[in-house]
Amino acid sequence: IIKTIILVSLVVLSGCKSDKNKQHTEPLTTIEPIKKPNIVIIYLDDLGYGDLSCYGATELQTPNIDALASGGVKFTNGYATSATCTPSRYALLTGMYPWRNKDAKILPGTAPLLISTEQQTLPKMLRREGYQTAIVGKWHLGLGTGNVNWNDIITPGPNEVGFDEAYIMAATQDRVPTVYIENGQVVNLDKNDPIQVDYQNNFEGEPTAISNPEMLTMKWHHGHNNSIVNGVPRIGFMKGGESAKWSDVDMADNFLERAQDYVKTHKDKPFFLYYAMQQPHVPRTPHPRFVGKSGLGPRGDVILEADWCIGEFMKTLKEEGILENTLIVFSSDNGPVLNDGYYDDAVEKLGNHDPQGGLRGGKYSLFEAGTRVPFITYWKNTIKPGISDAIVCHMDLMASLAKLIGTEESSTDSQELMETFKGKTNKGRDNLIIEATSRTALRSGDWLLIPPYKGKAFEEKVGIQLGNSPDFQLYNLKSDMGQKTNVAKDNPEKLNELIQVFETLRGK
Ligand code: NG6
Ligand code: CA
Repeated sequence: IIKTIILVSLVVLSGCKSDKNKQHTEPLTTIEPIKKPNIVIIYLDDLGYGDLSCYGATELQTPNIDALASGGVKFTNGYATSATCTPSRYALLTGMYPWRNKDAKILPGTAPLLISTEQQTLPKMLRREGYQTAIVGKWHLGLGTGNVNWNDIITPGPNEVGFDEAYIMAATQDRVPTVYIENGQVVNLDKNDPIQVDYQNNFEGEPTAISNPEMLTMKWHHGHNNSIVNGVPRIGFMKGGESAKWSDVDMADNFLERAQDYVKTHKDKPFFLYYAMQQPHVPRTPHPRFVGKSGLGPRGDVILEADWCIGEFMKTLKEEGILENTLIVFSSDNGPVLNDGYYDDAVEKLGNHDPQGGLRGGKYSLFEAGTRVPFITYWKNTIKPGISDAIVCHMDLMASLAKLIGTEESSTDSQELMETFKGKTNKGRDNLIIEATSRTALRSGDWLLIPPYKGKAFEEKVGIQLGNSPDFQLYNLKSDMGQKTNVAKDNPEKLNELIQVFETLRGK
């Protein structure tokens, strides 16, 4: 009898186990939310609203990101706070509007840490709740206090604002120092070949793009004519650190491997991983496996490379048995740009590809393509797949994730929208201030208000309309997604109402 009881209970138990998967095909409302899922933010650099096949691209296919979109919530009104990197990342990690911090602008590689070590941050909040936290990839939020010795421990940095572990590039792929930094130390640095970095002056005798154009394998179009690393001219001057210099074509594989290793070694307790990929920011340096694969030149190739990396990363989550206990947020820090300072065929080979996905403007712009970006939340068997037109912003992740794991985070501009991120409601923000190179505008419902700004309307170098005009601009995004018609003059009441809202929020 005892034997039978044991057998029966074994059968019941194992039945329960395998039922777990089955359960999820039943109505989603019956599933108990898992308390503290792993959280992964996959954040691309300069990926446009129209750069993915799940957001309408027809000239390239991004099956792995598409799988996230079709299995999760695809937001059609998802925003970065800003049309450039540093301020967007600042907002993502602090839950604060970047224009509250006057230094939240595109930073040189030598800039001091932009986030105060006293400040509340997303990784700090998660750590407080028992999460292990890590960043792999692009930082671009400054390091140190103003005069970094790259040969010593570099601090404060990501480790001081909430990340237990940090494997980063300091700024951007086009800025020196072109080395990886792991928990404050330059990786593979030979102490006998110290690194020096300067953004004003070159080091005597060091080749630059101007003095030694014959050394270049990639040509610069504007900016990017200082030190040469791997044949690519960069922004800023660097000397030494030969053994520590990264290999551009291996960067994607390197970050991927780091991200996978982190998952494998931290899967037993909840973790937060900020996987900050470098694609498709310049210089676009696809691994040879991806060269020519898109037909759109290196910019398209690195988007395919990024998509592949994400597929591999997802495989790892699955293989490690944690996919269903991991919330993934996918997005981009700002909108697209084709020519961002190098001759790399992005313009020439564009063909019918529309990186803006029908929106106006691009990176650096107050028009929609500057800040409206692909934005996907995915959590297998918990998030109900769908498309949401709710207005959401990266900045809202802080309060929303706090809510998800049962804590509060109220001291910021972050809005709690967890039910929206789960696809359970379509209710998003009423208002959002967007920012582009220190100028701000208001998204409010279907409307977009841009106050008058001096400065050129069109930046020829990058080929982007910036959104500047001597007049107020008002667009109805519902009827005019491409912001073709300024309806400010026809809607004086709406205009005044939104000016009030804008001034109230901006002055807060
Ligand atoms: C600009 C660079 C651009 C890019 C950008 C930062 C020049 C002429 N242009 O200043 O190439 O690096 O900064 O991009 O130097 S971001 O996505 O990190 O904000
Ligand atoms: Ca960027």
